[in-house]
This record gives sequence, C-alpha cells and structure tokens, in this order.
Amino acid sequence: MNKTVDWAALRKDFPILDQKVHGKPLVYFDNAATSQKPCAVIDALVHYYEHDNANVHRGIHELSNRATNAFEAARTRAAKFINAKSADEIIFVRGTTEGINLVASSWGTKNLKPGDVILLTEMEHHSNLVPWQLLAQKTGAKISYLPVTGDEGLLDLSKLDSLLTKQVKIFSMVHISNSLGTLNPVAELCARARELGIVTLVDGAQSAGHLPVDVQAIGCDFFAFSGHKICGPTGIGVLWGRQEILDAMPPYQGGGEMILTVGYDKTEFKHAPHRFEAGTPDISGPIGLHAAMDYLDAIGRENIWRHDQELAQYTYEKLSALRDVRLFGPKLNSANRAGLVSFLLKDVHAHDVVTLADQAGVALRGGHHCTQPLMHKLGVESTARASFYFYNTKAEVDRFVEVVKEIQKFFGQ
Ligand code: C6P
Repeated sequence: MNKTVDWAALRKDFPILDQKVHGKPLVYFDNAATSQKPCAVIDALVHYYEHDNANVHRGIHELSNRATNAFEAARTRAAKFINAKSADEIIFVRGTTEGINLVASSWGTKNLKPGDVILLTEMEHHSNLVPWQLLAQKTGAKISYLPVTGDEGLLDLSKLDSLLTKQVKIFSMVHISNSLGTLNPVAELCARARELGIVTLVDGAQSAGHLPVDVQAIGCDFFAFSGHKICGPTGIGVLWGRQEILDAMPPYQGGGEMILTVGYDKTEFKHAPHRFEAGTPDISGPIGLHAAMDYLDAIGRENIWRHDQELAQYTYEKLSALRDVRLFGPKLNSANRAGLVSFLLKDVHAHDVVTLADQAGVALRGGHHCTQPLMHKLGVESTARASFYFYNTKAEVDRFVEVVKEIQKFFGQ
C-alpha cells in the first residue's frame, strides 16, 4: 500500500464500518453499488440543514443567499474535480442515469434521424443502453456495439475501424465496467471518434471517485457520474458537457428557474447549465458532494486508484488459487483492472454466495449488475462481485477469501 496515506486513520472517518452484521465484523465490499459516507460529508449536510436551509436562486434574504452561494460553489468544485473549463459546463442531475437520459433526450432528439447510428459497447450498464434504445425507437436510429473479448472483458479494438462509420453520430462508452472491472482506453476511443466528427459520452459512474479524471485530456463531449459512488449523498450527480454543445441543446424538462421570460405562448430559456435544471433542485446534495470531492482529493485519487487496484490484484490472486472459481475481467497484474472482482463458484448460484457471505458479515453484490446483455454474452445469468474502496483492507480480503472457502465447503466442494 502507498505509505504516504494513513489508510487506517481514514477508515475511522466512516462510523458505519465499525459495526457487526449477523454477529460478525462488517466487511463492506459493495462499493460499486454505493460508497459509504465520511463524517465530513454527513457534517456538511447537517450544517446546511441546521444553519442555511433555503431555496436557491430565488430569494434575496440571507439564508437564500447562503444556500445559493453554497450550491454554486459546489458547481465550481465539480468543474475542478474533473478539470472542466468552466462551472457553466456542470449540470446537476440525480446521478449517472439521469445524466445519460438528459443527453439522449435533449441532444439525441435534436440530432438523430432515421439511418443514423448510436455506437455503444457490449459492456454497458443498462443506464447507458436503455436511454439509447428509447431514443432509437423515437428517431429511427440504429444501435451498434463494440464487442467484448469473453471472460477477460476487454474491448475488441480491432473492430473499431469497421464500426466507426459515417452514420455514427454518437459513441457512448463506459469508463470502468461495473461487472468486469475493466478500465477502458476512453481517451483513445474519443480521439478516434473525434477524427470523424462523432460526439462522445463517457459513463464515469465507476471511475470518477476512483482515479483522477480530466475531461479535457479524455477529449469526450459529455461525462456523467453519481455522487453516491464517490462518498457523496444519494440523489445527486453531475453531467458535464462541452459548452458549445450544451448551448445548442434544447431544454430537457420545463419549469421554474430554467427560464428568462415566460409568456402564455412563448418562453425564452436561460443558458446552460440553468436551462437544464428545472424546478427546485437538490440543494443539500451538491453541498454534500462538495465535501466528498474535497475529501477524496485530500487523499489523492491517484493514491485511491493504486490502493483499490492493489486490493483487486490481491483478491484475484487469492481467488485464482482456489479450485472451481471462474474469474471475470482483465487478468492478474493487468493495468486495465480496476478495484473490483466478479466471480462464480462452480455449481453455486451467485445469490447463494452473496446470501451466505452476508451471514458471515461480508457485503457483496450478486446478480446481473444491470448488465444483462453482457451476462448473456458471457453465458451466465449473474456473477458475485466484491468491489473495493480506499477504506477496505487486505485483512478484509483475507476474511472474504476464508468465507468463500467456507461456502465451497458448505456446498460439498
Ligand atoms: N451501478 C452497481 O452496483 P446511478 O444508479 O445512476 O447512480 O448509476 C448507474 C450506473 C451507470 N453506469 C455504471 C457503469 C454503473 O455501474 C452504474 C451503477 C451500480 O454496479 C448499481 S446497478
């Protein structure tokens, strides 16, 4: 582990981790579903509700000014977090899902016509599939997929040239797969798309809180992430879009606060990002998210990345030493492997693994992980998944591996 960070001290910032579940110390390995929240985030939320709670952008009283300033400060902080050029490029949304739906609905409806192609990859989460399928139904566009190479779970880049046709208008891709743990070469994919004038979207749900993100270096046009996966509150996320593209997009929803003037027949809209934030927004969410981004960057996302990767490598190594374990995603020591490990035990359903692990205090996720088409491609219904964050330890991995062995024994293996 990196010696410059006191990981054990950080763990104490998360009161929830210090508890027993079914009489056993909690091992929380479900961080890809949602991360835990440090005291700094919980305190920021409590402070806001105890001192500053008011609606934003509307009032001219002191509390409303404070709430508005804190809300807009969070926007500026989010821009810095992903190295956006300006806070005006940051739209607050409910999460990654809503961010992608906003692009599909607003940009997609305006720009796609029958015969156009939406390019995705075979490892997309339903959030980066279903909105495009709805859009394709509405516009007559088609969807094509960049293939995945079996259990190792890498994108088959040899197919890219033939898929990047003139008909492709948008290429939307996941940065880190939540089912395989693959880190995709998004900068390279976006560069190839940009040469052909294709708009790109990166689903950063699993990456934003785990490694440094620089949207300008990636060279994408949109980037979406969720606050709850990066130590922030649920219900808040960020959609970043390149300013000139956002300015040309129609509103996503109509209502208060996104307008300049409204008449009975006609409305003039504000510029981005406000044009995309109709109604009273989630105000405490960005404030909690601000605290989360400060917290993560004080640790350093490059340190978090190294820590999570090391735990995943260690886990992969330990599990591959057991018999009858099928592992998914990039092979051991691959630089493309993020901090999660998907696996199956021979003749044991993933839900049984997760249920028995829970009895031993270990929180895993089992299922299709909202990537049903990928599961079909891999020829399975589901996998069990251990996903890590910086507060997890090697001792917890050792405990988890012991539990896996006990499960195998339970099933007579
Ligand atoms: N994956 C998991 O356990 P929301 O729900 O909007 O915060 O995030 C959706 C989403 C989009 N893309 C990827 C790659 C994701 O992993 C997720 C959420 C969770 O893997 C819940 S299914």
